[in-house]
Amino acid sequence: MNLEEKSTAELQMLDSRHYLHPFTDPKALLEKGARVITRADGIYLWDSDGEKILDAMAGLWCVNVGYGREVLSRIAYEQSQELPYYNSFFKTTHPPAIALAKKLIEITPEGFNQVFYTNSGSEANDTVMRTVRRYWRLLEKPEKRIIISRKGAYHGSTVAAASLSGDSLYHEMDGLPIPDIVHIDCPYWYGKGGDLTPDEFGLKSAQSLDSKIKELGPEKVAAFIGEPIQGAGGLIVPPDTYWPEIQRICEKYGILLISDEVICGFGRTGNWFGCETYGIRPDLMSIAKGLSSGYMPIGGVLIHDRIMDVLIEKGGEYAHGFTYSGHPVACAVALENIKIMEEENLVDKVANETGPYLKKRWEELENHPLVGQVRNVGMLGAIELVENKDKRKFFSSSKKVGDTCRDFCFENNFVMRAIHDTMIVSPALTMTVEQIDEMFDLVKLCLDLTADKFGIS
Ligand code: PXG
Repeated sequence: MNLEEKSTAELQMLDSRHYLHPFTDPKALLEKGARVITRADGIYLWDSDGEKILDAMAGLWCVNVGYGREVLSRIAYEQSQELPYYNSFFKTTHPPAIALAKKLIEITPEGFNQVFYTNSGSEANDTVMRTVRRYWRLLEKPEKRIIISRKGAYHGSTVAAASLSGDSLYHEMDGLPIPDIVHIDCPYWYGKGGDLTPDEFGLKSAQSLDSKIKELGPEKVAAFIGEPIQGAGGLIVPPDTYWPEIQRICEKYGILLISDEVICGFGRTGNWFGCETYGIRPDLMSIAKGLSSGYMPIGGVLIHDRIMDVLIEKGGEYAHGFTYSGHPVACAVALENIKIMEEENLVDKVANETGPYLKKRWEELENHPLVGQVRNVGMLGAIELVENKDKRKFFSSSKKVGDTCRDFCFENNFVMRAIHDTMIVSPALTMTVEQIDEMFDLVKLCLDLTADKFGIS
């Protein structure tokens, strides 16, 4: 069947009948149908009706080098010809996995000298959980099993990663979380800070980790996991006081610190890794998304020497792995993707040029009647929509203001993510200053349309 000859309506019908989409209501999809994306280049997508769409989300926070990179397709082709698949179980390996590991060790903070490969961020976080618990067992502290995570966190959709995630939406589907996972509040100052300054609230929020550890007993707590900036939880940018205090508390109680870098890694925050932006010294880091800019499914876990030394000295077999761990084509593409980032100085560009420019433009939105707060770090931007900005009054969730704004974006061929009433952009790191202006005009248009619809002026 040649799908190219099918009309959009036919494609939508086949799609909704046969394809169960992630995080989608299948009944609503049957009624309305999905937008069919057929092609992409740079920061733009095209749909099956030929419409050109500005993608301010880089796919799902992942296409860091932008779409249409010919060299990445070529590398994938060449590697498939040379060695399309081999595993690294049972004392075998291959050059792409080795070369990527070496490159990752070069760009990650000091002390990270080993990587474990997965196919996704979810698998990376499952790997983290197993590794952390194994570490404590090897140190003869098997009772240290609890992992503390945060409300609003998104760590993935496998059973363990969804349990680490902190939203009832993920848990109610099938009765999660699994045992020995506990959630504390996240440092959402604008929504929960009350009269405290951001710095005061950051400290208070971090200290809830201390209270939780005391309540559970430090002898039972294995690790704390957090995204440097919570992404899918609404782009929660922590106050400056937050991470240093979290670090201090983890060290005080001998608890491992895990940085989930699936969104914040690979230049997104203006450093190679989000932990560098916040001065965090993690024991393990989960990576995915920007590792290959989404051109191939690949993720991984970086393991600090502190942990690795124990796994090597006391461990024996590390009984964990996936058929496609270190897939040669995915590794080759990821390596080339990192080379593009290096050659085009994308991390510096985000830190010194486009990130500051995005921030400057975003701050102009603070005067908009619908905007309560804007948040930015690197090439991440959030706009929180409120009913009354002077009183910091939020809309009732039943009004679905964020969804309405997203619908306006959709109608105007613009992709911006709505998380409740927070609008989010996470564009390709290649986005130019001129393209930021182009994006900004669309943002402004969709905010104005939303404000009109809800009578906010
Ligand atoms: N950790 C973080 C911080 C993530 O954002 C994962 C882990 C899981 O990665 P995989 O590769 O298993 O999907 C993610 C994924 C959204 C959205 O709607 C965000 C993600 C995935 C899907 C949708 O914002 N993040």
